[in-house]
Amino acid sequence: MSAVEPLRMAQTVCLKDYRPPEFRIETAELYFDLHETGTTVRSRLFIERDARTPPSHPLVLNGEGLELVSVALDGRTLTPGEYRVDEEGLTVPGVPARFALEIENRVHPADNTALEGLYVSGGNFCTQCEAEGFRRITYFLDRPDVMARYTTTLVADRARCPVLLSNGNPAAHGELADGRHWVRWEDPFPKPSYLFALVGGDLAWIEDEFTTRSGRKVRLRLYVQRHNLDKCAHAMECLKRAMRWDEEAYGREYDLDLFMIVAVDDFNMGAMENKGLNIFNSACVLASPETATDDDFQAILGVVGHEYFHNWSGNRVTCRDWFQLSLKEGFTVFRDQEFSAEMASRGVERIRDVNALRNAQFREDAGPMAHPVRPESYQEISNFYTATVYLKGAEVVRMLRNLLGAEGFRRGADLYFERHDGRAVTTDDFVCAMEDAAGADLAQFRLWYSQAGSPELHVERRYDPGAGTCTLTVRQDCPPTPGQPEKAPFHIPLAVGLLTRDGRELPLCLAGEAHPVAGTRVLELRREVETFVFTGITEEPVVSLLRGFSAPVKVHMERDDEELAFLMAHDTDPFSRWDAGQELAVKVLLRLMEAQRSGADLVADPVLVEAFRRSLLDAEADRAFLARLLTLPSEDYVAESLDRIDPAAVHEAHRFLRRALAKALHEPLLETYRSLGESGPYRIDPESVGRRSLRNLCLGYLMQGDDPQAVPLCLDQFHSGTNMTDVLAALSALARSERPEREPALEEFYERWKDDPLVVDKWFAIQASAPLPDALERVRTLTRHPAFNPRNPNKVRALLGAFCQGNPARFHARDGAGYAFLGDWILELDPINPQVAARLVRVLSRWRRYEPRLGELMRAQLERVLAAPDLSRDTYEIASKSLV
Ligand code: 7ML
Ligand code: ZN
Repeated sequence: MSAVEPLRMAQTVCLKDYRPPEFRIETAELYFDLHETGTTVRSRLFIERDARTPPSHPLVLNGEGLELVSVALDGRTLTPGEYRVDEEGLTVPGVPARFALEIENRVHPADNTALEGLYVSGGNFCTQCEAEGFRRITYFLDRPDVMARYTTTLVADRARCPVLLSNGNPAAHGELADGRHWVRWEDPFPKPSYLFALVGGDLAWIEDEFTTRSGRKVRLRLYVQRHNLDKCAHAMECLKRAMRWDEEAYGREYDLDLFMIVAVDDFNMGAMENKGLNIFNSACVLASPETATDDDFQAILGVVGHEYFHNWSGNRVTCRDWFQLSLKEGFTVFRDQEFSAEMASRGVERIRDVNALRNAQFREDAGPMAHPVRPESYQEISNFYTATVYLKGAEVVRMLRNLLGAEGFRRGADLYFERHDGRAVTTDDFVCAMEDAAGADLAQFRLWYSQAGSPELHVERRYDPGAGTCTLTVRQDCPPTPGQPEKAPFHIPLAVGLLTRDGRELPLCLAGEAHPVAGTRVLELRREVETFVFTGITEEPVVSLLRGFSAPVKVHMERDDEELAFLMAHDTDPFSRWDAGQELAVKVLLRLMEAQRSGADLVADPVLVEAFRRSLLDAEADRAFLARLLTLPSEDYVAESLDRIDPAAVHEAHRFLRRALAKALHEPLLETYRSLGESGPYRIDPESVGRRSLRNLCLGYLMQGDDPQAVPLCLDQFHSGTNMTDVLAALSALARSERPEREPALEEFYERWKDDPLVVDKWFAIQASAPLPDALERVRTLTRHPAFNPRNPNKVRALLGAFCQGNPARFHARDGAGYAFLGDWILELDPINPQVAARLVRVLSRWRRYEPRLGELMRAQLERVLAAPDLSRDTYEIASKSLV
């Protein structure tokens, strides 16, 4: 046995082993007597054996960490010899074809720090069941293809838990002796156990109403801790917009009389779509102008939309098994992205989404955790709530729309919902519905679900003035990923346009076609090499590629700085315009790194500086877009184009270029900053958000140059700002500077906001991500701050996540101190909350991408983590796969 081999063999679950359930649960009557230390759960299940299951087969229910009290079959209590209990569940042999099973068990919500199953957060009871949390509440067939109708009765102390919520509609309630009371809920829609939820506590709420397109009235409630009531209005507004949008864009109406959202402070993820009772991380609901940034407001819109849209894409039509996770998640992310795009600026939203995909998913695809959108196997399903399943999954759905057109896609979605309503299905069923409705052949397209890796397109163009043609030759290849050394070519929609030298869009006519089409065209790639000949081209065009990011691929084409600067100024597609600027900046940064290495003088390329100047002075452009255009690619993104990453070198080049831009563009930056000052009351419409983002971008640059004027501006904005967006932008700029004003500002901010945990999270994150030399020491000190709490995932993300993922220069310190610090914390967090620990391990998983010296130090921490006894399955899976 080598040092890295596990003591126990982890079980692997494989897609190819899927079998339909041997038993079904038709109804589940649940009863909870809620106490923090010992909650009693009684469940009466009506179970039927599947016709294909031999009568000799025992019933096997999942259950983890439960205290079993009793089991009764058709009213007769079983003796311990008539069933078996182990760490994985409860086995009852000799059951009839149809029967009622009654189970009583106990759980301990106050001790549940993993935040899966039933737990206590901020003094309130709540649940998280996806993916396999229900088995920590009671024994059940805890798999998504077992769909039951639930009736839930909650009993609790009336003073402690005046509010008792579960899925569906309230059916009855009453009083009991000793100050206890009860409430019964009935959910008429059959659902998998992962959508079960309950909430109990002393919560306050705001209420509203929504009338569906067909005229049904739905009551909307948003439950929070009383002191947060003033931060609910935005989320409620987002909910109503989402409900209207799903009716208009997909013809989907809400289906219960009541829709509830509950905000809790301790939550592993962003939110959860439990039927009729969405539970949210409070960071994804609560917002007021004083405490939340424009980005927070925007994120809340997306998350509220996302969870609401799951009511159809996930709940009414659900997943057959967890390999199909992207069926609901990819589709729902696509839906929430389109919703957000319609509520704000489409181009800017697209840039935001592509940035997220490139930074998270492309990196995942380039490492040891790369997996297809529909994975083939897993050890711990919680580890597969990934950028690939979510973000690449959304791009796969978007490609279907790009290939089938908006109408064909809508017909496909209609057919999908109609055909599979009330069922648990597969990604293949989704593609079949698209195929059937649009009359398309998507056989090759299906490879997007089964092959991992980010395809790369190598494009060559040739202009023939004599023939008046422009020829594009596109070769695709996809790098190997774990278990997939060779890939077949993908079916790829490639949106292109041709521009004249004065920025006009050329009509496009492929050889053999009768009529040109104005503007963007979607070319379909199927073979490894494809050639497209555009005719009637009378001057050498500039090629605009992958417009709107029409497919999740990387594009390579020889282009000089001038051509990229031209596209950055003139492309009519906002994504391609932005992308040209990013490509130009990456080229310049790589050249700076080369100059650093060879000891040459560092100079900021005039082409880039002038392109930035021109954009900054573009009075017509959308300001939110300009802010994106003038933001340099992240250090991590730049690092991706290196064979072996040296984060310090990337950081130095980045810093040099930011400072050079700040100095060269000092005048227009200052002028723009001044001209965009707040006028009138704070508003969060797209226009105002854009203005703030461009103004704060200017402030950020100004603070990087050595201009003494910048500091007073920044301090003034910090002190007089009336909204968190402006205050935080100023604080962040100060925190990244080495000015004496830094410490007092941080202290003042903490004193002002120490009672608001979500704002304190921002305070942690700003300090952890500031790339100052003493960052690690500061973070270490902050882990001992009274406001830090390792049991709260938001706090861990704000401090440890921001340092390890948002501060590459300091986390990757040459002596490995950042890695050792992370190793300590992974080991500390794993017994508390495996999901949180496993997320942090991912940072180390990419060790092979770094300079050998750094990579070895990262690997050493992985080995140290793996050597720990009793490691969770979550952390074990990521750490061990990282070393293969
Ligand atoms: C995605 C979620 C989870 C995990 C939420 C948990 C969810 C599973 C849940 C987009 C927007 C907001 C949250 C999430 C997200 C990782 C990400 N079903 O609804 O997908
Ligand atoms: Zn989701």
